[in-house]
Amino acid sequence: MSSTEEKFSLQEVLVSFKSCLVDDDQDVLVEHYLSGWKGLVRFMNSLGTVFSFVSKDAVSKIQIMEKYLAGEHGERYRTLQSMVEYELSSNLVDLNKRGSHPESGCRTILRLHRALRWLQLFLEKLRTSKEDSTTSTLCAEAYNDSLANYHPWLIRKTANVAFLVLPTRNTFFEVMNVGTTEDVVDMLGEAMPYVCNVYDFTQELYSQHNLLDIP
Ligand code: 1PX
Repeated sequence: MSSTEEKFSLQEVLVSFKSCLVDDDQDVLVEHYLSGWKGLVRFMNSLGTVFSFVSKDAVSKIQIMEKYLAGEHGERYRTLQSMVEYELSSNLVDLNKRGSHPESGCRTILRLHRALRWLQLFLEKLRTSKEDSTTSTLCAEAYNDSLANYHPWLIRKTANVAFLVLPTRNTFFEVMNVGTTEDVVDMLGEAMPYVCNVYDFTQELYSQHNLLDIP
C-alpha cells in the first residue's frame, strides 16, 4: 500500500462534500461534487473487485461530467444551477424519452444524486447499528428503499447478490480508517450533514425544474 492509500479516510471524502456548497448553500460546484464521488469510488474499490460493476458505472458518469467541464462550454458546467439553466435553455436534455441527448449533464448528475441517497441511508444505518448487525442487510435495506426503485430487475438481483459478500461491520469500520467504533460513529454524525445538504440542494433544484424523472 502506498502512503497516500494508507492515509485515505472516509472522513476526508465526506467532508469534501462540504466544499461543494457555495453562495450560502444556494449552489453546488460540479468539480468538487465529482471529487467527492471520486473519493467514494476509491473507497468502494478498496472493498474488493465484486463491486467493480458498480464503480465502473460511477466512474463512467464522473467521466461524462469531466468531459463537459473540460469542453467548449465548461464554464456553463461550473455549478449545478448554471448547468441546469444552460442545458434546459439550449434544449440539451431528453426530458421524456431518450433521444439525441442520452448523456446530458442533468441526466448524469441525477444518476449520481440518486446514488447519494443510498449512501445517506446506508451510512445512517451503519452509524446507528448494533455490534451484531449485518452490513449486507443494512446495505440491502438502504438500496431497496432508494436506488432499487430506478433499477431493472437484473441489476437489482446482481446488487443484492453482491451485498452478501460485504465485509463485516467491524471490517467496514476499519477500512474507513477513522479509529475506534466510537470514533466512526462520531465522525459519521459530524460529516453526514454535509452530504445531506448537497443532496437536499440538488433535490430541490431538480424538483423546481421537473428534472427528477429524466429517462
Ligand atoms: C462506507 C460506505 C462507503 C461506500 C461508498 C460507496 C459509494 C457507492 C457508490 C455507488 C455508485 C452507484 C452509481 C449508480 C448509478 C446508477 O444508478 N446507475 C444505473 C443507471 O444508469 P443508466 O445510465 O443506465 O441510467 C446503472 O444501471 C447502474 C449500474 C450499476 C449497479 C448499481 C448498483 C448500486 C448498488 C449500490 C451501491 C453498493 C455499493 C456497496 C459498497 C458499500
